[in-house]
Amino acid sequence: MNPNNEYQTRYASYLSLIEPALRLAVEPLESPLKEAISYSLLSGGKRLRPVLTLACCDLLHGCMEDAIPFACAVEMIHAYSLIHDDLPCMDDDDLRRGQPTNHKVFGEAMAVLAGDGLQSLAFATMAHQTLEATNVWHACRAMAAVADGCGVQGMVNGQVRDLQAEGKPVSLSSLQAIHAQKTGALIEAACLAGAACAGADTASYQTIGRFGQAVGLAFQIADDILDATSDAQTLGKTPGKDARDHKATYVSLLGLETARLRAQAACQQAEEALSGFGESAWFLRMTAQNAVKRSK
Ligand code: GRG
Repeated sequence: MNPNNEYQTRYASYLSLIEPALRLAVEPLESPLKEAISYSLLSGGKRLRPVLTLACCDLLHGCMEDAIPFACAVEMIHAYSLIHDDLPCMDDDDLRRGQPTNHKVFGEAMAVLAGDGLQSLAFATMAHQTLEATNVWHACRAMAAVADGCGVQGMVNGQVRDLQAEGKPVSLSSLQAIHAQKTGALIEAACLAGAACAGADTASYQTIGRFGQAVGLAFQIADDILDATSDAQTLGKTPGKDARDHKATYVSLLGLETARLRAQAACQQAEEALSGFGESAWFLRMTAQNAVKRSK
């Protein structure tokens, strides 16, 4: 099979575990919020983060069943972050995944609550899995990784620093630190959760963490490039917003060509982190490459 087809087949096999599990998690909700939650959680998206969770667990010979709830939790947190990020008080966007943003359809109050609900649903999903886990320590370690990644020392802080930096001069090292928290921390956590579920030893756990950080950076630089170069139809969201909001990005600080080189360098770093795993890490290596090559 050609490597691209093999990649697509493996990606689809992970999606076939994630999509039904997400639907099942939302199905029993008895709340007027169910529609707003479903709208953002079940509306497509690449599912990069949960795929990383399953693929990292797979690489370390873990059991997929153990990792699925954590993969779902990471995607729930991602969905909540997008809903909140799109609000008028944050990034103020009308378009996400080619559809009106959550607050445009359900109103701002419901969008805030849908995000809140998704975050608590993520932690409930992980906690219930932990109660039933064959290895409770592995599950707690996965939950801790996700909590650290999405919280006040991770994604939320990245968002705070990103908002505070708007319109101000930002150095490249500050920008990298903001990116590492805002986007990188949840991507890293997705990888670590998969490794934790597989019972990774300390060395493998740290290796997977380094891989996740580098993929997160590559992914965010690619996002900066797409924002500057793509169109709304391809992206499914409004392009050109970074310039509109006077936000420092890799493109505004370094120019397009250097930003592309930096994205490739981060991708290479991600691939090198996995060198000890040899051929068995091919899927994760290609995922790092695709984080840079993507068109949306
Ligand atoms: C509101 C607490 C809070 C955090 C928001 C994630 C985030 C922090 C903001 C999103 C802003 C943004 C567009 C960041 C760029 C990277 C990113 C997260 C892009 C969207 O992720 P994809 O491309 O989306 O994986 P899909 O639609 O594929 O799920």
